[in-house]
Amino acid sequence: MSMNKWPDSFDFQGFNEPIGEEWSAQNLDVEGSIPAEINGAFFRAGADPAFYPTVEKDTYLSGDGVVSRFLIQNGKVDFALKYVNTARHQAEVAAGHALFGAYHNPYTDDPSVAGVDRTTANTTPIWHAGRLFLSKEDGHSYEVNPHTLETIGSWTYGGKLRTLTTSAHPRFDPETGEMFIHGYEASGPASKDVALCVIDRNGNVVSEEWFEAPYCAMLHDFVLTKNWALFPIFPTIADLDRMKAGGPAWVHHQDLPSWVAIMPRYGKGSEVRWVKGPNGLSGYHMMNGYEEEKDGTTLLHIDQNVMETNIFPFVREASGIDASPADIRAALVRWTIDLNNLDAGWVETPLGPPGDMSRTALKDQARPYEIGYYACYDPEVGPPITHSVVGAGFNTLIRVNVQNGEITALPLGPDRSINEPVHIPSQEAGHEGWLAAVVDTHSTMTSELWFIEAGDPGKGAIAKVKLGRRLRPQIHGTWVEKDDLDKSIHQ
Ligand code: V55
Ligand code: FE
Repeated sequence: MSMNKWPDSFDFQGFNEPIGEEWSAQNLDVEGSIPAEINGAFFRAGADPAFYPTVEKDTYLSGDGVVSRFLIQNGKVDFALKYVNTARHQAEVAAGHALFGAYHNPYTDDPSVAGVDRTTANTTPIWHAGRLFLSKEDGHSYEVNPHTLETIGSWTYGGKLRTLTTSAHPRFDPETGEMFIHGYEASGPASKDVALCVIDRNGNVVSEEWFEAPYCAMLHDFVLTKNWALFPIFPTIADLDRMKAGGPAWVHHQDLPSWVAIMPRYGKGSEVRWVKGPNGLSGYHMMNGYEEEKDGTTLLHIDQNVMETNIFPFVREASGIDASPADIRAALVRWTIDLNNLDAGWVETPLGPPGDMSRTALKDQARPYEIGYYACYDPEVGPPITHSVVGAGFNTLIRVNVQNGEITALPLGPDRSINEPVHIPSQEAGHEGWLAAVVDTHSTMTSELWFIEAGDPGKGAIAKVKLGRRLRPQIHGTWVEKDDLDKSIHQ
């Protein structure tokens, strides 16, 4: 049975209130001017439930996938937003109400949809080999036409993948054009199997290798280096019996260790080696990874946001963990692993204040780099305001130089929250490019798209695109240059 209203939690309030409308607008108002070099599409993934949920404790993460696009051409901006027309969305539209149950738990679904693909494809727009995909870690991605935003269908590489899932966080090698994408629960709910798939620059599956994790972790992201794929594994764990009993899929275990799985990026699952770390940690998003030859050994660096417990209130509640977001210690850190001394664990070095949604320029991925960008909540900028998946909005944009520790901040004031930025490269030598991010103003309940100099975010927006209405907060986004859009498979 569906509820007759939205659940009484932050997931459905304020900026997070569901919108449920497909819409578009042409030639939006622009304050300031968008640099002539910026031509392309900013694709965004979001969650927006079309129907009241069937469970009281529904979360933001369960919302139907929506794909949106800011199309930027010669200083002019168009916007469009559509549902990802997943099998799940189609089934619920046909029924006129929700049929799928609790987050990540198929055993709570209406029997009429047993076996129906339950992914909402709400997490990341992925651009690779001329195609656009909307992804979520609990299934396969959906292909979407980048020009019309019409959903084409579930994408399984022509049935060539064994894994039942591919994540929302692929990593790209900017030199080879390859995409590395992992899948956890590769053989079904709560399974410990993890797959790493290598997709060549033309979109063909080159390999798929499996390994077994110590437990079924919510393995959201990983990093790539020149030779390695590194998977930080945190003890937020699914349990099949608990799921079958209708309980929460995910429980965070403060008393279990974290791990890093180290796999040669073109190697076999059987070659995975393990490094063990402290108990109870949590992390979702990695900024970047790279390797360094030093003093006759190889160092592996993983730069990421790490927290002392799970960041999602619904996970902490299911785990009996009592902590308010403001008290949870977290930071942007570097984990360094000595490849010739894995027993020593890793060394943690702080890089910046706590935050999330970290990005780099694509050209810097999987190699030594200097600059990263991310969103942060700074209590000095303002009290927490209801926004996005963890409940409290980010009020500051950060640029960090991970080599010299320099940090530049763009504080947005107490009335604004920022969504994940994308990096837009410049062709001009020595120019760091731009960041684009949707910035939400709470007093007016309106969203704007801001363009910011990547090299100097403290200067503020150089252009603001006015939507005149609210967007539900984004999950992840991706930038696609006009040249690449023009070469897309679908026109
Ligand atoms: C995340 C987001 C998800 C999800 C699992 O940011 C983890 C973390 C939007 O969906 O299903
Ligand atoms: Fe994510």
